[in-house]
Amino acid sequence: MLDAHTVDELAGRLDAAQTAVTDTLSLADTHTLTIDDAYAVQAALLDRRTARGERITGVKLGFTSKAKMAQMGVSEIIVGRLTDAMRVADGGDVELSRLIHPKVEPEVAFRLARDVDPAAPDTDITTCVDAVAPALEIIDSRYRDFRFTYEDVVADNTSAAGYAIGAWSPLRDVGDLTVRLSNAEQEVTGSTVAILDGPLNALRALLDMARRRSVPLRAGDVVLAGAATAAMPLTAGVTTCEVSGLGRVTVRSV
Ligand code: 0L1
Ligand code: MG
Repeated sequence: MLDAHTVDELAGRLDAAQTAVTDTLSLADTHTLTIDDAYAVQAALLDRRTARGERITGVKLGFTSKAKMAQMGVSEIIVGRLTDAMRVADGGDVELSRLIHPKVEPEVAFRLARDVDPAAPDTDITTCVDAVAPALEIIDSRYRDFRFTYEDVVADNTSAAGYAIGAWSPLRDVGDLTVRLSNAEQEVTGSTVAILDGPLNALRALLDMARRRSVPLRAGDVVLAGAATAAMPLTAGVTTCEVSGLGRVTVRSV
């Protein structure tokens, strides 16, 4: 287990990488981190951001597709935190100069209508959700050449860098909807079923993570359920995520 000083030092390294837009080496090159250490570094990183005035706006799940789990050699999802500084309006601009090597993922977002009590044994998290929307997540690993371990990516707040949410609709089954992620040069398609066999399962998995990792889930929080396709590089111009029957959301990278 890392001591508190080392946890803070590693959080400072990741924070500096993000704010200076400069990559950093894998923490595993110099330190042996357990998964508990990694979440402690993530918490210290978020403490730095909130101390600067950022507000937590929700949570994001990562590694929710079997393909990505297999790629990373893991069987557990990861959870990171979203802040208001990461939010991009639908159709809004993203400044590429503020990011290291960004990628974008097509996702589904949920909105919590009330606080969730993860400790209550009979909590049904789906009853705490009032709305669903198409979403784009911008990920920007702070690690050089994307060389990171599972613990590294958790410490790095799961590569979270930005998100945009389309129009909210009342919650409904979004278990197998076609998803299209496109920009001027390329297009990838997938299905929401890739998100843990349906994004509602991602919510249930989040509840379990919230129990084990003491993640608060509050009314108004956004939950990004995970990617429906592989990530695409975020390049200049318009990027769109369209989820059939749910709508679309765009960002413009400048
Ligand atoms: O959102 C996610 O699925 C987490 C991505 C973390 C790994 C990466 O940066 O590719
Ligand atoms: Mg994601």
